[in-house]
Amino acid sequence: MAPILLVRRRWYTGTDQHVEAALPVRTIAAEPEPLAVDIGRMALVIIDMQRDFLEPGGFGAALGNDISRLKSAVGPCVDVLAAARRAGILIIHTREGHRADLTDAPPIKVERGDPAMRIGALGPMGRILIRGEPGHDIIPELYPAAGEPVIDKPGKGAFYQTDLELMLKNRGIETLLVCGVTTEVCVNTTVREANDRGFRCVVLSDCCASYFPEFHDMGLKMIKAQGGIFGSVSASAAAIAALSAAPS
Ligand code: TIU
Repeated sequence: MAPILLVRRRWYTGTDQHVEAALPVRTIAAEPEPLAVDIGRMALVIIDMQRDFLEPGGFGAALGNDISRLKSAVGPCVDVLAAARRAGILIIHTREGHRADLTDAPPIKVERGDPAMRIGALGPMGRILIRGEPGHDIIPELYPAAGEPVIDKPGKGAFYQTDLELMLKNRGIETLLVCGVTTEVCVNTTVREANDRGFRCVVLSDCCASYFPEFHDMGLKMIKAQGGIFGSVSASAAAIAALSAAPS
């Protein structure tokens, strides 16, 4: 078991004073450089691991994509989710989707692709990307446990028109471990939104996937370039090691 590193942390109270406290910090092997994180202020965010993106007959397939390319992320996500549950950190799941009447779906989004397979059309898993339909739900392997918040988002970014930021701030979260699909679309958009809001993101490379392997690679490179302009990138094993060493 790795030693618990105690550091002196300072934060601004808003009253011209600073408060210091000793916090447990773990180092995650990440790029562009190893990251010291306070496990107690870290949350796991799993983006859009929905049947509509990963299973036949859903939105991903309707867009003409090879859905089998997303399967590689499932096993690593299962392992990280288990480690996060053991460590007792906040776990948040997101789902992309819309109201049944599509009032929250911009026409430019709905009007893409074959009309028979657009958002709202009836597919083998119910209406495509519509809340409450079987295809909209999270895959069984990663199904949320009781008490784990699920954010229903109408956009690519998990912060857009949701209460995610409020939830994270209320829990004092500083760092997000980010998993999910697809790397260059909803994962990247969410990481960029998080970065502008002051949250540090560690994207777990093997827990993300894309229908386009080259976009997965470039999506991760864009995050960690320029000294980590949007965040850090790590393998899931490094995050699991940090979570497993967390004090219970
Ligand atoms: N099509 C695609 O790559 N992604 C999406 O439409 N949504 C998410 O990434 N979740």
